[in-house]
Amino acid sequence: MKFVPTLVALAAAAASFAVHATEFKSSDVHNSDDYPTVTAVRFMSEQLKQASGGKHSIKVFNKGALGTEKETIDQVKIGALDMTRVNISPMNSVCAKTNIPVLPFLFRSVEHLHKVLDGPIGEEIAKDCEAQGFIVLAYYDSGSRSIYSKKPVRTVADTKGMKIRVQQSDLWVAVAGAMGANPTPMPAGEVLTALRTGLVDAAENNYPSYGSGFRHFEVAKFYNKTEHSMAPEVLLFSKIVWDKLPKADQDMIRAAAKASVPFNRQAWAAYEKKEFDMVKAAGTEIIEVDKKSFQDVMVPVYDKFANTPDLKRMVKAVQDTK
Ligand code: GTR
Repeated sequence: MKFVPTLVALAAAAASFAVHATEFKSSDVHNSDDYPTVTAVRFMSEQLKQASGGKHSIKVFNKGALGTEKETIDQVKIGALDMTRVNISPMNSVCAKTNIPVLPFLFRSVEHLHKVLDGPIGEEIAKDCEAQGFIVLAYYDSGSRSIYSKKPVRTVADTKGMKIRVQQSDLWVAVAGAMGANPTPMPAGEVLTALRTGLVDAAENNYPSYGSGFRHFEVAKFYNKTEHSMAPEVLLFSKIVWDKLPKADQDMIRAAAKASVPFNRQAWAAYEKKEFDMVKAAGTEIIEVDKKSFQDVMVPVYDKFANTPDLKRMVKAVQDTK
């Protein structure tokens, strides 16, 4: 019987380890294991594992295994899922300030986008999301989004009446509506079939999502360089789960997420180029577009979505960021 207390002690130690040692679950809709959002969160996991002496890590469930972006956002909100990496657009209905970086033709360059997200505006958006139950751990790159379709688009007149798939966000519905198109919001995983069956004639995304990500290039042969939005990706952590963690662990998670940002940016730049080459080699025709014709119709979108003094101030702050 002498070893009983030892066993009890062991069990107690194991129980406390079980409480504190965690493999956080994180979702991603991308099918490719080398997609830069997927690799960035895996990189973050390595960093976290090292910093915590093996106590914490992250398991990435990509390929939409845990649900659509909207579904995983809901799960994170109630603490049923620890983390999700989504585009910022499906957060638009959750925290109004996330509309800002989605606005059409707002950023002048990738550098401009980085400067804004790394600065006070990025902070302000994160605070807005935190109030709704989401810790913003990182913003990741997503390049610029353009329309791809089964027939070429050269000016805004060409999108009139076109059925364009958009992300599940009122702002996106308004953007496509302003182009004179028929916006059809749906989750990313349904778009290839929708293009195939003719439910939609077009969609819009960056090269990697159009390419290996969702393979839309197999159906929509024209990639029209509208470059109308640079809506970034965002990595979210459940506030319910977060609040149960010791401060030291929260700090470790934040540091690991921060380290994954330059990793992602570098991976993105290389991946975007590789995917551009891939879709071109596969027969995609890249169309130069009269961008101004698209820019000119976006005024009502700003009026509708940057519609409070606070949001107007933020738009101006972005525009003034040099
Ligand atoms: C991609 C993004 C995904 C998803 C997708 C979409 O660029 O990486 O998270 O939001 O766009 O259009 O649904």
